[in-house]
Order: sequence, then C-alpha cells, then structure tokens
Amino acid sequence: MIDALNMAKRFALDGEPVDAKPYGCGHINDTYCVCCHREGKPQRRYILQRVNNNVFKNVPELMDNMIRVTAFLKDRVVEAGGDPDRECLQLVPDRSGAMFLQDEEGGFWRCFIFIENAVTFQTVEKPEHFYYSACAFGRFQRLLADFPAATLYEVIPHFHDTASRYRDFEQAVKQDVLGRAKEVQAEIAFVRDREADTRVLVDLLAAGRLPLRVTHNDTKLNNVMLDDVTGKPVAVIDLDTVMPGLSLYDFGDSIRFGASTAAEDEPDLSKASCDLGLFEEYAKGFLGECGDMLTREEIEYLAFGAKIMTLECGMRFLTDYLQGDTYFKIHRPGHNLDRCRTQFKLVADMEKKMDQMRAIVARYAG
Ligand code: ADP
Ligand code: GN1
Ligand code: MG
Repeated sequence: MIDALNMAKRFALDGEPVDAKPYGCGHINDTYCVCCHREGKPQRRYILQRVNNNVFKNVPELMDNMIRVTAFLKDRVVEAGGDPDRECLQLVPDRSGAMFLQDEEGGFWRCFIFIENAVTFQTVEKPEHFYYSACAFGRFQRLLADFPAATLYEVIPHFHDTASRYRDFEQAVKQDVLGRAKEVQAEIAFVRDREADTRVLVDLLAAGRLPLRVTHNDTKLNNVMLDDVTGKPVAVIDLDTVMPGLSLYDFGDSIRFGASTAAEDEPDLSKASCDLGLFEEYAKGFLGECGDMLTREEIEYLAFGAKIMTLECGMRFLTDYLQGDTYFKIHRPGHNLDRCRTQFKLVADMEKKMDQMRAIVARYAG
C-alpha cells in the first residue's frame, strides 16, 4: 500500500505536508486531504488523489483532457474578474513540473488546490442549494460551449450510451459469475421492460436530432462546491468525465441524485421518490444559465433524460452487483443492490410524474 503522505511530498506544495487523511464520498478515486505546515503562517490544504485506473484505462489521456479543460475554465474565470484558486479546479504540479505522477506500483496521482470555505452536499439540505448547483452546472455547460470538443479524448467510451450499458447488463446476467441473478429477478425484469427506452437518446443523437456538446457527465450534487456561508456556487469539480455528450446527461444525472428524497444507497425504499419541488429548483437554475443555447428538441427531452440517467445508473449498479462489485466502491455487502433499487424506485416514480416534469421544464424554458 503506497503511503499518501509520502506521495504528497512529491508535489510542489506550499509548506511541509504533515498529514494526509482519506476524504470525501466519491465512488471512484482515492481522495486525501493533505495538510501543510507553514512556518509562521496558517496551514494550507490540498486534495491528493490516486486516480482509479481500473475505471480509467488511459490516465495520461484523462489528465490531458483535465489540464486543457481546467486551463480553459481558468481563463474564463479570470476574464470575468473571478478568483481562479476558488472558482475552478486547479492542478498543482509535482516537483519536476509534471501535472501527475506514477508511484512504484504503477498508480497515478495528482494534486489540486483545496477549495476552502466551500462544501459539497451528499443530499439536498435546503432547496436553494440544489438551485445553486443547477446554476453551477448550467454555467459550466455554457462556458464550455466554445471548447474544441473534437480535441477531447473519450476517456470512457460509450459512458452514457444507455443502449450499450443495456448490452453490458444482459452480458452480466448471462455470465452470472457469482450466481446472484436468481436473487434479483424482479430488478432484471424491471430493466428488460424498459429496453426500448435505453435506445431513445442514442438514436436521436445518431439521427442528428440532438447536438453533441462538451458535458461534465457526472453532475452529482457532491461534484459541485457551494459557498459555506451563502450557499452560492463556487466551483464544479470531478472533471474526469468531461467529454462530448448530451446536455440531457448533465441535467438528468443531477435530477437522479439531487431531486431524490432519499440517499442513493437508502435501504428503506419507501423513502425514495422524485421531489417535484426540487426538480423545479433545478430546472429553474439550469435553464436560467444555459436554456437559451439549448435546442427545441433538447428542451423536449430534458425530463425524459432524467429518467434515462436514473435507469442507466440503476442498471450499472445492478451490473456491478452481478459482476461481483468490481467497479463502484462498496462499503457493505449488497451496497450496489441497495443503490440499484433506489434508482429503480425513482424511475417508476418519474414515469408517473413525467407529464408534470415536462410542464415544469416548459415553464422555465420560456
Ligand atoms: P470521485 O471521482 O471519487 O467522486 P472527486 O473528485 O469527486 O472524486 O472528489 C471526492 C470529494 O473530495 C468531493 O466530493 C469533494 O468533497 C472533495 N474534493 C475534491 N476536490 C476538491 C477540491 N479541489 N477542494 C475541496 N474539496 C475537494
Ligand atoms: C460515480 O465519481 P463519482 O462518485 O462522482 C460514477 C458516475 C455515477 C456515480 C453514481 C467515472 O461518480 O458515473 O453516476 O458514481 N463515475 C464514474 O453515484 O463511473
Ligand atoms: Mg465525485
């Protein structure tokens, strides 16, 4: 096991690293908060991450995307008179000037400036937090509208290709490596009943009816930092999956996570539903920032995008459960199954509320 504090010492930090503690609730990377001691000055903090190279097969390409996207966003923040140390994710080089390094076991590490006086939420505590997260992701989409999308590597091919995710799911059911399929027949049937839905967005994209944009692709509430006093958006983080995608992915994934009345892994399913008040907060914030650049068909499919992102994520959790929990970090047996079930509960609830969701989008689309 590589020692995180020793890794921190290889980066060009301001002060002497004295502590590196596991940090945050991400499902993918190993994240540490590093404290640096500075003679006669307050301590300084950094975020150190070991990138998950089981999930990300080509870390140098991923880092190339990240270096260019963060530099692009930094320029936009500076142009707008903002503070780039706080308003955008910023990589810290290692002592040789490289933006990431490899340990002796082949693991990839990188370091970011710690965005201070800001918080990430695991669930919405106040509706306005969700509204502000929507403003942050809507603005993110608008700022990246001029980014040369074709120069970005597709770090995880077919990441939100729901039809391809469906095929992976069927493959996992067929292989059933741990004999778990028999316990999850209801969940398997739930997915199969919606097989046609998994093709809708990919088909629209292939037909040129939805535009490809630069999107974040992982717009969970805990991937945006909000000011800890005002609650207003500070920065969008977790830029590993910034790639060409659909605006509906970013809108949809936020709704999936943040408009739910329960945590993503809540075992008591009676607690999970899609809160239309929160849906409205998000639609208002997102469309307020980027609604004018969306096409008529994007607007038409936004609400459906929320359902598809939720179905896709549930299907991915189920696939990982069937494959023996090799992708998402789990913290208890059955964790991925609990996560899958909350997603399917939300899908069923969204299906009942789809007309209302569409009406809300139409109201804010102007
Ligand atoms: P994962 O891909 O595993 O989700 P993230 O990049 O989202 O990893 O980081 C995990 C958590 O660490 C975030 O939810 C956030 O709380 C915290 N974090 C990440 N980057 C920063 C940063 N630059 N400043 C402060 N906190 C951060
Ligand atoms: C992962 O990295 P994190 O925890 O923000 C996953 C997302 C899922 C999400 C489900 C690279 O996001 O796609 O929607 O878990 N990220 C990757 O909570 O697979
Ligand atoms: Mg994250």
